[in-house]
This record gives sequence, C-alpha cells and structure tokens, in this order.
Amino acid sequence: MKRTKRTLCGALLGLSLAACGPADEAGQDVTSEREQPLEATCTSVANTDMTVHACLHASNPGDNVNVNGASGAPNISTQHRHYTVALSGGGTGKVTYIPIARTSTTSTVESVAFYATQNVTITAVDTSVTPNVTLTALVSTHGITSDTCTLRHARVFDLQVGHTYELNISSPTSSVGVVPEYLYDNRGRYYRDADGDGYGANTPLYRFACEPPAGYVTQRFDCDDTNPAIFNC
Ligand SMILES: [Ca+2]
Repeated sequence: MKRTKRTLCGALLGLSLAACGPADEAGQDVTSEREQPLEATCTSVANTDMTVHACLHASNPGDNVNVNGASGAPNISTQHRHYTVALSGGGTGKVTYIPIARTSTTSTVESVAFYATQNVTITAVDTSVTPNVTLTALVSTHGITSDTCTLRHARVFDLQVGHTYELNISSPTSSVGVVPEYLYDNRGRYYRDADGDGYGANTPLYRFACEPPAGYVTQRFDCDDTNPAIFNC
C-alpha cells in the first residue's frame, strides 16, 4: 500500500526511526540484493568512535613504541600502537607504513588516519610504483577537540593495500606521537534515494560508506523510489 507523506513521524523526531516505517531492519538485510560497499574515502574523523579508540591507545603507556624517524624509516604498521617518533633537530623524519585489507578480505584501498600529537605535515610516498607517487592527505587540518586526548590532529590518506609508503613528517617539535588507524569502522549504511525525496528505497539497496554517496541518504522507508510525492511508507 502506498501512502503520501505521514506527518506523524515529523512529530516523533527524536524517537527511533523504526517507529516511522513499516519494515523491520533485519528483514531488509538481504545480502544477495545488497549493493557493494564503498571502499575507503573515509574523511570524517572528528567525533567518531575511531578517534575515541585512537585516544585510548595514546593514553595507555603499554601501547607506546619509541622509534627513531631521524635514522632510517622505521615501520609503524602494527595496529593498536602509539608511536613516539623521534625527529631530527630540524623536526623532520621518515617512517614506513604498509596497509593491509581491513574493510573486507578483498579490499584494495583503505582509508588510514595518522592521528598526531602535533600539527605536523605528512606526505605519503608510494614506493611500490615506478615512478614513486607522492600523496597529500585527504584530511590535513582536522583538529580533535577532546580535552583529555593527547592526539590533536589527524591526517587521512587512501592507501593501496600491500604497498609500501614512506611517510615524511615535518614538525615544529623534535618528536611527535602518532597513532595509525584504519577508518572502515566509521562507515554507516546509506540507502538509495533515486527520486530525491530524502527517503531511501525500502528494498535493500544500500551501501556502507563513511561519507554519503551521491544519491544515497541515511533515512529509508520509501516504498516508491520513483515518485518524490510518495515517501515514508
Ligand atoms: Ca518516493
């Protein structure tokens, strides 16, 4: 049964969205009809669970590893670590990072955040391709506002799984704390909204993504995704 807009749900803002729609969430989860997840491009880091997670590593002395970025390029790929990276007198240094598949077993690209205690500059050089490719961060100035977290900034890159990256760090200080984290856990579910009425299709067409894909919304319950006058049904 199709209905036009139901105004009741507007009065129910703040309550569970499930109260506004007819379908059960679990009933929508049909893997065979699910669209492919989007890899990478997870640029939102502020106020996310992963940022809270990174801050926990930064505050746990048992997670700290000291490395010398001024000599060689030590590997900082081990997960769940806070690396204290010593830099040269001029505040420069180099570390190595090799991403693995985390979003899924077949992921080819991963969004990785390098949380840092200072407002450092980081460039990532992909040394697995010839000629080498230098990447600048997708997120380069994102401040972290938590009063209790020593991590204050994040640099996010989309990195090719299995490639070896040299991270060149430039800092105003002689050392910097760095917590690398994969950001796939920040993804949410977005439903296809083909008719642009703000409601996604009731059929299980959705993608997992960190940022809203074009034509997708977080709200579903559109039983006619071809008619913008019919939604929330
Ligand atoms: Ca519609």
